[in-house]
Amino acid sequence: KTCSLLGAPIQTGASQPGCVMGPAALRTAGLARVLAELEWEVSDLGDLAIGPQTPLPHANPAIHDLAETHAWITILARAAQDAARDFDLPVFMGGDHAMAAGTVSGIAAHAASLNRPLFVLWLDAHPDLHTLDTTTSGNLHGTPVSYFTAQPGFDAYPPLKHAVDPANICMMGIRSVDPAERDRITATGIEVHDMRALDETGVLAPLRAFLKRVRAANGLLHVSFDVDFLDPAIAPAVGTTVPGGMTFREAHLIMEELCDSALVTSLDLVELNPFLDERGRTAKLIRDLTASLFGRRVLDRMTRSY
Ligand code: DIR
Ligand code: MN
Ligand code: MN
Ligand code: MN
Repeated sequence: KTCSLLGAPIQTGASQPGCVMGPAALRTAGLARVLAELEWEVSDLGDLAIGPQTPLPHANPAIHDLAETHAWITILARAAQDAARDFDLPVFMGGDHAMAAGTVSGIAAHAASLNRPLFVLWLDAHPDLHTLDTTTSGNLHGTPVSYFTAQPGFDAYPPLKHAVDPANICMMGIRSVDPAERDRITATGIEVHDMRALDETGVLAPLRAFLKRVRAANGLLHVSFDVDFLDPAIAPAVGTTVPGGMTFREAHLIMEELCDSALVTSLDLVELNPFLDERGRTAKLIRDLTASLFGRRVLDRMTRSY
């Protein structure tokens, strides 16, 4: 099986700098080596880059770095579509979550070319359901889900050719939602398993129900993993920590179950801010969670020291 690693050092969608170092930290943690040890054929495609941008103004004065986000979406959509065509499981290393506006729209184009529906598992403390008109922080990492589901209010982003059906999205770990985002969850009917719900059901039942739907539809499955999905106690290296997140075992269990399903066809690893890390512990945790998705078992983990 083949996988690719593609770095997207975008940080202009976040509130503070540091995500630019995310791809480098994941490489330093040995992500490629770990996946190769799991018998994947790994191709590191390097990092994408954008040139200097002319500022793009917007009616919403809170918005910053719109031109940079626009440029990243354009190159990421193309690169993600190509990677999805060329590899069994492309991995996109962020970079902040604005990246997903590009990766998911590119993967959606690939899915359309195969005539298969795209499903998205959104693992995040936040639903990232702002539009350019509703964001009050102006941090565009809060907008990708509204963009790739073709909500109105994105005239300033690249035109979206292939939208994701909100009915094909499942969110888990949600625990920080702005009022406009709450209204959009209601309007779109996106399946949201917030932390209260997961406290009651555990992670496995809703995940299995979603995977069953993906399988029945012969869908592609994109997983978008925001570091703040995890509890800050185990994953401090993210600019928007929210208490009450996923534990170490809950997160690994999700990745192990995704591996067993064999349904995952692309992955985002986003919002890692190595500037906020403690001796690389968050980067290493993201590496190990990715390893679980790629086939590492608990008993394998005990035999080696990583
Ligand atoms: C908040 C935070 N909803 C905003 N969003 C984050 O700025 O729009 N998403 N941190 O990951
Ligand atoms: Mn996010
Ligand atoms: Mn988040
Ligand atoms: Mn597109």
